[in-house]
Amino acid sequence: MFDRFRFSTMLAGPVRRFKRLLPVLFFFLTFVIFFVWKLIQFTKQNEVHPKHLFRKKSAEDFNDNYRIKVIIGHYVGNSIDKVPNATKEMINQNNFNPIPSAGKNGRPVVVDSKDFLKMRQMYQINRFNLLASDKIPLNRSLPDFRRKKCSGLFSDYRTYPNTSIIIVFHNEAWSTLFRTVWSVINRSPHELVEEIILVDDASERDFLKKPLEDYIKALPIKTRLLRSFQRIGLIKARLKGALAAKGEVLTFLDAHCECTIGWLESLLSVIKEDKKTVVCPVIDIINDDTFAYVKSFELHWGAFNWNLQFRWYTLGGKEMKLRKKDATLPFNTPAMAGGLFAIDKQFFFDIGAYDEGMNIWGGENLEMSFRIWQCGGQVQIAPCSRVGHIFRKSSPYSFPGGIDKTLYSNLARVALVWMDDWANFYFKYNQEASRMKNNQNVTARMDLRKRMQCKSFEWYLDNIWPQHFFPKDDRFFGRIRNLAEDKCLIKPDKKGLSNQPMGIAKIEKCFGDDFIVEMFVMTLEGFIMTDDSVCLDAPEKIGTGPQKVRITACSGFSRQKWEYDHENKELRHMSNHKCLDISKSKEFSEGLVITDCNGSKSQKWTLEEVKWK
Ligand SMILES: *[C@@H]1O[C@H](CO)[C@@H](O)[C@H](O)[C@H]1NC(C)=O
Ligand SMILES: *[C@@H]1O[C@H](CO)[C@@H](O)[C@H](O)[C@H]1NC(C)=O
Ligand SMILES: *[C@@H]1O[C@H](CO)[C@@H](O)[C@H](O)[C@H]1NC(C)=O
Ligand SMILES: *[C@@H]1O[C@H](CO)[C@@H](O)[C@H](O)[C@H]1NC(C)=O
Ligand SMILES: *[C@@H]1O[C@H](CO)[C@@H](O)[C@H](O)[C@H]1NC(C)=O
Ligand SMILES: [Mn+2]
Repeated sequence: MFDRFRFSTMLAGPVRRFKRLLPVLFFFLTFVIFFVWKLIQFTKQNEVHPKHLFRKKSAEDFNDNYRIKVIIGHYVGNSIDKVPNATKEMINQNNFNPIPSAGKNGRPVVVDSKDFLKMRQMYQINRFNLLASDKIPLNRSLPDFRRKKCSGLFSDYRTYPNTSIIIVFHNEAWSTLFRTVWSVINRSPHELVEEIILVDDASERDFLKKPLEDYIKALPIKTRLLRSFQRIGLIKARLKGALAAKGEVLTFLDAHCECTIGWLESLLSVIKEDKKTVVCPVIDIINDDTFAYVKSFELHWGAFNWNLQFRWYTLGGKEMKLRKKDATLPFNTPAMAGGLFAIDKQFFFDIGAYDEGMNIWGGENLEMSFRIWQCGGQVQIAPCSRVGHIFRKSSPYSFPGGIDKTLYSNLARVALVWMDDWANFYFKYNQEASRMKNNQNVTARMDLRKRMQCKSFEWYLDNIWPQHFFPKDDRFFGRIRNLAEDKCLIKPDKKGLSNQPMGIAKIEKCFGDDFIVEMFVMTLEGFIMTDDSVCLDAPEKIGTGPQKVRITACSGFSRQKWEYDHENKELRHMSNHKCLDISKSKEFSEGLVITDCNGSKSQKWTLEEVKWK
């Protein structure tokens, strides 16, 4: 009451009212000024190059040599062919020329418009914005993206095993290579680092010769250089590093990474607990155009699709539950990305190091993942360890022997040695790998598998990756045919944000058995899934009229569960008992729907088994 009275007297005289409003106005203005100032700061931080020079930013997905899928707009790499080639001088000279504040705290770097031509020329050398990288100091600061709890967890780090950090490089830029090294020096407890080992895989740049040898002598952590004068590839170069290492643990890093605070303690604590665990950091993204440090997804684990391409998928049920309890706990992953991980040195050699029949790069991460899991170890991701990595749209490396031949030979070896019946499945749908399989001598690796009494691939699928979408004897695999139209369910060719195919579910003319787009798996739980972890999905809320059916990322939720009625040949959505049907309405003319079951022929489907072994 009293307040209301005051309010009315205040309204009585305009002067008094103004006086009373003054503090409010003052606060309001201060707030506006502060806000505008913050806004200016924010836009400055996020400044990008003038739009007109580049392709419009779009959600473009691309595949790096990590086989991780990242979504970032990009604007430099696209029109490379219109730019003069980088000169010999540009390639051979170390143009590192840091500006103290550039890229501070992981912020993006802005390149002056007068340097754009040079920037695009230099981009070709390493397939990232070298000009921007060369402006950033080697010891730039980075944000701490860890959960708060992480920073208190590893105070007993002095009791952890120590490590050799192995970095393989081939024609790496000075600035990225030594930002990797300095990020290790600045953000690792020195007690835990026995040494840094740089393995040069036949680099040709002048600045990676004598100048590099001189430079590493003065580093605060003992740094050794091993050189291969012939191109041996990542796999053999890592082995070379591992054989020379003196630390108790081997920690492998790519040559264009930046480690953040706490990254190493978190990895080594896992190995202290269990020497048979191989542990990876969460891999954040260093933007290849701006060198901004960008936080990446945490609720993902590594696995692979029917083509044995490494992929990040949403974390599986049990691991997800564990994370809800404590998000700082390391979690199991079916596979590792391969570039960044730590492993006990003795265990590394005991369990078969690397397959020396593999060349250069590719598939070695799956080989190692299968081997570790099947032969009694574990592969985990430690969420308190975060390391940034530059993901590129294309590889700057030459592949002696050809990229396809190398990659598919390696993958053929993975399948032959570790995948049992699923090797046949892989070869059936992958002609390139199939052509390579007869030239492989895998005797030594098969002997290793026998000697170690490693478990089967079926065990791996059942226990380590129960959410997998591969065929198995306990589930249907084959074609799903609509009887009214005599057409088959197909996988959409459109890709979603995480590069998984997605879109409305459709039927098309049926092909032969070797057409993978019309192959589906139906599990006992009722998931109708296909390659790249995508599932037939319909809304659970029961509306009137037909509801659209989509093919989208598998979620494990009941909206993706179906049951097949063999008698009536109906595919029913489990939670609302509606039938999969083809739509006749205009609105849904393209796709499938669920609607009330009424026995019409358009609701009749056959599940036609296809042999996959
Ligand atoms: C640039 O390099 C490519 C391959 O390295 C070569 O094919 C092309 O002719 C070069 N272009 C110019 C203008 O030198
Ligand atoms: C970073 O390195 C530069 C020279 O390389 C040095 O002057 C500077 O003090 C360093 N800054 C920090 C925070 O270590
Ligand atoms: C690392 O551990 C090894 C073996 O325990 C030991 O010989 C070496 O001195 C340790 N290195 C450091 C830097 O503590
Ligand atoms: C395959 O490799 C094993 C051992 O690595 C060797 O003993 C054997 O002779 C090789 N077989 C062929 C056909 O080259
Ligand atoms: C089943 O319902 C659909 C529409 O929901 C209708 O077009 C069709 O004629 C009905 N079929 C039968 C056999 O009643
Ligand atoms: Mn890399």
